[in-house]
Amino acid sequence: MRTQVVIIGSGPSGLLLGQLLTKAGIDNIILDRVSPDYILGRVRAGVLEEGMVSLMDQAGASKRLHQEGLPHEGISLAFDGQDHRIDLTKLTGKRVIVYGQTEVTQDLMDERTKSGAQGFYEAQNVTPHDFDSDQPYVTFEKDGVTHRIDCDYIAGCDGYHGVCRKSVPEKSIQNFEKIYPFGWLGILIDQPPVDHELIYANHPRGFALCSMRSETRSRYYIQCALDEKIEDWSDERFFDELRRRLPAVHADNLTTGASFEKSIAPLRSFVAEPMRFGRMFLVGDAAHIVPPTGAKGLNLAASDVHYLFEGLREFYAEKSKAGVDAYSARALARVWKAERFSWSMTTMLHRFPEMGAFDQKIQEADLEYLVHSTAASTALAENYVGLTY
Ligand code: RFL
Ligand code: PHB
Repeated sequence: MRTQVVIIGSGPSGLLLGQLLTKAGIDNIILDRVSPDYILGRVRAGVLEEGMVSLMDQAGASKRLHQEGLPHEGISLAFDGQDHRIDLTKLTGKRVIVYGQTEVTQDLMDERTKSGAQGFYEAQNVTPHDFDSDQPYVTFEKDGVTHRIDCDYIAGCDGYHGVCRKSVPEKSIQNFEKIYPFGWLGILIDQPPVDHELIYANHPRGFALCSMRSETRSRYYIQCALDEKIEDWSDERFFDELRRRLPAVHADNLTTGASFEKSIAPLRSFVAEPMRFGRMFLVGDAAHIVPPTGAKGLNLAASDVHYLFEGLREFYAEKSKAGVDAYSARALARVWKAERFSWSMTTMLHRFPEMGAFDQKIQEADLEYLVHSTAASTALAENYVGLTY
């Protein structure tokens, strides 16, 4: 087989890139090691920046997002028993859209099916080859048959555990990593959210987040130790703990219900540099991970896709390699700012096991300053709604 771009990974990065390329008349094939149902079963992000929404428009996959997505003009920071609203729209003129990653992925998959573009799911041993030459290719196995796809470029959209980053010789890549000493225990319930906006709560017992997927579906998280076991967390225990960490006004309003998803996610910051190796690019979680506190992971994958798509479009339309050559530097400049923001939100809102009385006082001062200074609130809001591409 031959195509112009092989995309490894059918998560939001791979599907979005595939859709933009197809719309621009650039031939591409997507490979994923799991099935579409498995991908759609992963409950992840929920907050989209305007930049991501524009890319979904460009990909022709935003109809349902505009119908069902919930525009949010503010978030709440809760601490010391009080709610402090950050008015995102007043401070920045922008808003975010609450719309689940599952829905984004479904919409992109539907558009891809309609477009007739090629893809292989449950592909085993997907391997990128010769990306440091002008004739890269990818091999994979499907139903016991080995296939080879020759191409111009390989897009590594295969997430943190993918094969692309691991195929790069160690001497050519530098990894930066920070592991946090806690995780998030998250649940989904079919009950209305406790508030119409997201609540990020700092509490002596640990962080809590009240989010949502729709007006009838709520997503709640609490900070937990890394060695916690899901089996030890009944819904009742989860809600008791969540209530304790929220200001009374919300705790009293919380509608509980049977959870249909419950999982623990560890928190990490990670960046691999550079994001281009000859004719292979790393995109999204394959190149970087942020802790979810800033709601940036999916949005950062989207800005990578934007820079890469522009580079590839320029290459095919104008025979210029300038955009492709600039991809890594452009993407990383935005990645590091989102890494900084996600780290700072995580540091400001969580209890760290090693925190002493001094650190705690600094955290309180940080929060007090943030909510009472327009300059500081604006800086948070500007990052939360997403820095311009
Ligand atoms: P994905 O979604 O991991 O998709 C990668 C795909 O590659 C496939 N793959 C392979 N295919 C072939 N061969 C191999 N060897 C392969 N290895 C892997 C996988 O099967 C998969 O289908 O990466 P992508 O597309 O870069 O997307 C990144 C986002 O998924 C991620 O950044 C976000 O979910 C992060 N995130 C959030 N981001 C936001 O912008 N806003 C949020 O509110 C937000 N909340 C979250 C989050 C992530 C969370 N978890 C669980 C990590 C909340 C949570 C709890
Ligand atoms: C979510 O709804 O899953 C969510 C929202 C905001 C975050 C992280 C996760 O910061």
